[in-house]
Amino acid sequence: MPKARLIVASARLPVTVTRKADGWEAEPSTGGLVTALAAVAERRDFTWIGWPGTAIAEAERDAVSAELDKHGAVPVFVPKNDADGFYLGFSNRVLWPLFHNLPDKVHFEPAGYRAYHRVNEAFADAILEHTRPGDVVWVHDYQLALVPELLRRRGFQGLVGFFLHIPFPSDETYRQLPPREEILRGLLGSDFIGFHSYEYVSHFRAACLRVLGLESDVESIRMPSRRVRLGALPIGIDPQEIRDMARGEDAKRELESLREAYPGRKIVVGVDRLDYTKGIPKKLLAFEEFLRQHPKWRDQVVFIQIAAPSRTGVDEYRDLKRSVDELVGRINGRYGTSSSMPIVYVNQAVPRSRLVGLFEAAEVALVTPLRDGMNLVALEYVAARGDRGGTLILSEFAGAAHCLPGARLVSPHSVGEVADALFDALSQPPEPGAFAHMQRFVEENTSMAWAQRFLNELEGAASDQRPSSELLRMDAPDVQRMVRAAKRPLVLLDYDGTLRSYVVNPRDAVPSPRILRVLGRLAERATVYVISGRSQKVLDRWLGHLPIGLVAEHGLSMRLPGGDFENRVRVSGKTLQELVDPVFQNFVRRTPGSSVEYKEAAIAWHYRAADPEFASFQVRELLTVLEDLLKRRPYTVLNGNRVIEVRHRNVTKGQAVTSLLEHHNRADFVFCAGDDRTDEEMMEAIPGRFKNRSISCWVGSRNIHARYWVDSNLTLLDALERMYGLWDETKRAHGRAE
Ligand code: ADQ
Repeated sequence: MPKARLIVASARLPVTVTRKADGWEAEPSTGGLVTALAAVAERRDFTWIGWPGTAIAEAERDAVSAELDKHGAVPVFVPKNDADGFYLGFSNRVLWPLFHNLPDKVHFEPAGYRAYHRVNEAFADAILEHTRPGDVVWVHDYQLALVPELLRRRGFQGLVGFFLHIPFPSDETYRQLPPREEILRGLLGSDFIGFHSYEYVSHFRAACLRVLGLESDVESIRMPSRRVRLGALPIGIDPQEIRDMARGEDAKRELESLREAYPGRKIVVGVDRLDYTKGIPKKLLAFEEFLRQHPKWRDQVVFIQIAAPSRTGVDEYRDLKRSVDELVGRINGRYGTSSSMPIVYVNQAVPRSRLVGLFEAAEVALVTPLRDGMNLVALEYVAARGDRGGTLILSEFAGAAHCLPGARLVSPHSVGEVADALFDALSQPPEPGAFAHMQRFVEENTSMAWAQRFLNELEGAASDQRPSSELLRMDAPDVQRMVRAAKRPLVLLDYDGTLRSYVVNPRDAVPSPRILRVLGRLAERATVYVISGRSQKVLDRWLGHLPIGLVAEHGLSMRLPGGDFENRVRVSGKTLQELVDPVFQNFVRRTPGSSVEYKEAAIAWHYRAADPEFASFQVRELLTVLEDLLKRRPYTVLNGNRVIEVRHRNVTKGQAVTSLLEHHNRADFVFCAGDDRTDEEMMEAIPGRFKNRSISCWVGSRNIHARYWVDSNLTLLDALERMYGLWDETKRAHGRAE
């Protein structure tokens, strides 16, 4: 079987286009990701989708697309107005600083986020246009965080992977993001999400728990109906490419000229993009401190800092450039002499081949970002030094610190600590074992191996886990056909989380006027039931005045439309409560914010208002206690949406639906919507004869038991309104025909 095609999406295409006198010319650029994927592209059909980086006029787009097509690249054209908001705005002035734990540098503007949303939508459209069934999509980085979910909403069924190249911040920082829910939901459209380190994986899990209430395991997030796999996959480089460059003319010339320029002096190197996350000012201060403390080194060492200009259109970057210029001037002014300066500062992008020569010349590399997803310079230094060895002084806040145990780890915030590390590195011979350790990592964890590992993880994310339900569209022909054909429809609806969104205190979930209106209007054309875990009393108070049927406590009692409540099953809640209440009370005392609800034949422990992390520990313990306590007794434990409920095992929504269908045996169409584990039982109970005459709809995501899904209770209400609209139309048409 041929391998599935791979569609890669990244904000920028690895090809630059320039306007020439006789048309457009595309020039492929190099970079870590290009190298990593080149090896994959040799083995499978491969398309790269991205923004060409500049605004292209409408009339030129066909020519640009044709030129890019020669390089296997597909452009997403971003209008000038959106480009600023998307790229310089929300991506680089909100997500970039916040994810690097620098909230003071965040400038959020709603218009920028709207542009980001539109551009992510344009990416999802372009991806969809170029995929065939079975293709695998790999989305890269924070600029495209909404794309996975947007693909799902457009009905994409294939595998979607996402790799985050920057850190994922702690949940305390993450929660400061205004669209925090949307960004998480966007990412969770993926089957597999890769990060550089386990630290970021655990931050992501904490954010999912605290922002969305989603529980997780070490390597997956539990969604209501599926799992999203997570993994720590630190990116690598291509060490062979570095070795080849070292043998080339450029590197040799660079090495020679450095030896000539600084005879007898030790070289310390720093290579970064000029970005405030890279900690360049602090690094310069540390070097100054080192010179202050150790006068004898002042004419025996030179620090060469290369800083490639970056994002020059953003204010913070212009300010950074100014402060680095000033610092270099001040330190050189203080410690330089007429014949030599301690700092050589190059504010340019230097060709990589020359950087290799520079790394070869440097006994010490100073890589001290304040925060960095991984940091490839650290790996490049190790590869370039090869068997010469050397000392890598590395920030503990770089992802690379998790993989390079042979580095001298420092806090970039502590000028004294970095100065001390520098002194040790220059005055003591490097420890050969430590360097060899790092070499092994760089040699084994190549960028090609990384890409392959990512794809293995993604393709191993069992696709059968992913339910094939489709987004419910009331205008889809088969949906319209089923709805219009229904003469005696039966509508079965769960309440909490389905008709009404969840609230912290269950008592506050009173129905909105819209819910009441929708139920009332539906009841004019269909037999409607609300089937809930709520008590008879609550349902009666909230919905009792409507001409609909009610099922309370998962089927314990039931009211036909226009009738009175009757108990379906004879069970005593008293015995159950006597047994379980002491345990629940104990957990209420131990878990602030949790509470117990007593129902006629069930007892429930609610923990929606409790600290989610603490509560999830408590849940695990409570489940073990209950398992022991309820052994060989006729009760079941339901682990619901932030509630643990114990009830009699003969009382289920599934059994309630079965008896409703027996009662309404002339029903010719069933619409059933839910969002919780108990609702799966309800959907499973719909018999096969309704296969082409029923709509089961999950609220919030896909579910294996439902044929359709909608994203929220509001969208469900829209669909229900449309449904009675269709019945009204059909009725009017019949009226006319008669
Ligand atoms: P970057 O922030 O760009 O990448 P980094 O990982 O250091 O950071 O990669 C920079 C690349 O640019 C390296 O290959 C380096 O050699 C090159 N470079 C840096 N300065 C240069 C200069 N002055 N001249 C020429 N080349 C220069 C993001 C994340 C990182 C993550 C990578 C890959 O921020 O944390 O490691 O993606 O996932």
